[in-house]
Amino acid sequence: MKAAPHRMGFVTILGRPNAGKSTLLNTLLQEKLAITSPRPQTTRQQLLGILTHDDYQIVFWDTPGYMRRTRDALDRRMLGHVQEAMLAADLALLVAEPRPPGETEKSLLKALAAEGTPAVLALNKVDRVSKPHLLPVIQAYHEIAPSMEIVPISALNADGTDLLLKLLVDRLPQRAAEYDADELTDRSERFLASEMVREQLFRRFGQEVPYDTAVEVEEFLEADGEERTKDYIRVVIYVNRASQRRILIGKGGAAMKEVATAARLQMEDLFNRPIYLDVWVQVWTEWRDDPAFLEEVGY
Ligand SMILES: Nc1nc2c(ncn2[C@@H]2O[C@H](COP(=O)(O)OP(=O)(O)OP(=O)(O)O)[C@@H](O)[C@H]2O)c(=O)[nH]1
Ligand SMILES: [Mg+2]
Repeated sequence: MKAAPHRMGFVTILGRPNAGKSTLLNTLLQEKLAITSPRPQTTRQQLLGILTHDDYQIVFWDTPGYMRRTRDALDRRMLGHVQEAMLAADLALLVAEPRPPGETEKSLLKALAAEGTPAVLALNKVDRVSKPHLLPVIQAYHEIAPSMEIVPISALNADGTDLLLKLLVDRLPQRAAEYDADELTDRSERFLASEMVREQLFRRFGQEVPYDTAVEVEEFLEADGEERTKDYIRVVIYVNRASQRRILIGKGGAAMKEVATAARLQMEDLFNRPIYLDVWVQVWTEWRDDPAFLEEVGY
């Protein structure tokens, strides 16, 4: 029997904020690579996640939630990341909540059609709705994009995701692998470390606090087997106001200690070695509007 041809391609994961794009990326990769949280606009940049199998290699781009309006330099850059990833893709994986298409989904589908980029729709979070509820949703999408494949999934429970993966592979071009089999992402450990701290901020703090924070790795020193028995990572969290700094640090530093411990455990898990994590909090009001800084932290 002749072996199936090797397929390889770039798949952009698109959708409104909070649809479950990053959760889906992690489920497809079977690796906790992207940060996720119950709050919208957790992801601020493109993140590449590479899935390699004997018969295929898929390079996924996780993207920030699609915004139709932007307020500041950070928003504009986030939207730019979505547009770039859209242009680079062989295929788009649109992730949506199990609701009829809204303006966001409609404008994404329109933009994809204009580019001639084929799309597959993952209707996510179906663990939250009953089957009869799904039918009119599928019907509504079918009306605006008749040839688009629609797969109900739960990214959280890895339900329907094998079928989704198969569908994606079938739609990729016949092409050789471009990345080594052991490559997981294009991002540095430095960047991933800063993201793990940011994830804790999004998960633990309310109101505008997570949105007003940026995280930068100031120093990343590898263990030297002598004095430094663990990697040393020093991280600075920037916040807009002094009151937010107090909230982040907490009584006697308790809140920050919890953030640092949780982030460190994630780093040790992904990097597979012990880490010493040192976290500082500084007030800087204008970081959201400083393009040079945004470039530096990778948003
Ligand atoms: N019930 C349920 N919740 C889900 C599912 N997938 C994701 N979520 C939750 O939805 C929330 C948002 O998930 P993310 O993966 O961060 O969403 P995102 O689309 O990457 O969000 P942004 O990066 O902000 O655009 C998190 O609380 C997830 O746990 C699912 O299949 N079922
Ligand atoms: Mg995300």
